[in-house]
Amino acid sequence: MATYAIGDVQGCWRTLQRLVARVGFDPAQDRLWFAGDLVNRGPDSLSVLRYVRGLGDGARVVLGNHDLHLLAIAAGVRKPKGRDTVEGVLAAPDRDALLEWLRQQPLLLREGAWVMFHAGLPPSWSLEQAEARAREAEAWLRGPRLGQLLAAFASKGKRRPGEVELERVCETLSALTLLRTCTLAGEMALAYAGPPEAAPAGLVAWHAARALDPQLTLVCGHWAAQGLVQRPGLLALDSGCVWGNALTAARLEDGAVWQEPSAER
Ligand SMILES: [Mn+2]
Repeated sequence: MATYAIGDVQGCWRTLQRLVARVGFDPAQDRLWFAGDLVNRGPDSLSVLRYVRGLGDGARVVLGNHDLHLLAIAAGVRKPKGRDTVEGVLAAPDRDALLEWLRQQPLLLREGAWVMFHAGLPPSWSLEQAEARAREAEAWLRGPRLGQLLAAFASKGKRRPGEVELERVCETLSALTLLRTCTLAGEMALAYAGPPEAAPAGLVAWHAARALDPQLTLVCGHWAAQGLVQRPGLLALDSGCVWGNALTAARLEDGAVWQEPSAER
């Protein structure tokens, strides 16, 4: 049995099919882990969702910002933006089953020597705190206030203060689905998306500000401009497939890596 962790697919269905064939994925005994952002910007989010859901226990998924964006559009609290490509999912006959499955997925997954989330972990959060925050946020995503939460999350600084738990859950979503850089004091800085080596003075990658445990590998995606990073304690998998680069898979058991060039256009 092998576990293949795959970076941000974002609707790149043709490339995903090629990648799983190339690694020799056997659904009868292997598993796929997806680091979030299954959907959006790429051409066929619908086929990606149907495939991953169809794998059942053979796939583990964490939610990314684009997955939350799709749920927000479906909930009627956000409008599709210019480059969004989620209409195929929203018009599908099985949309309700797919969206219900998606909202049940975790934000953070810990198993054995691996912890997976989409974006980052603030340096001041212990792993136990991050897990507790993820469980709290997941309960909101699965509950009756999904729309209210995603509207508040989308409104960023324009939130009305006063609801302490809602504020905390929005902060959890920011960290786990959006974070790339922190200030030297460890505060989340969400605006910068370029390559880490070109970050403005005073900003560093979240994982550079955090003490990494080489016995526990943090598996993430979200930062295409950073690309593949594989070092003790960290496996960052977003290699920008949707931007025309490559989709990456890493076998967790031995660290073997495959990169499939984008086959989308
Ligand atoms: Mn992302």
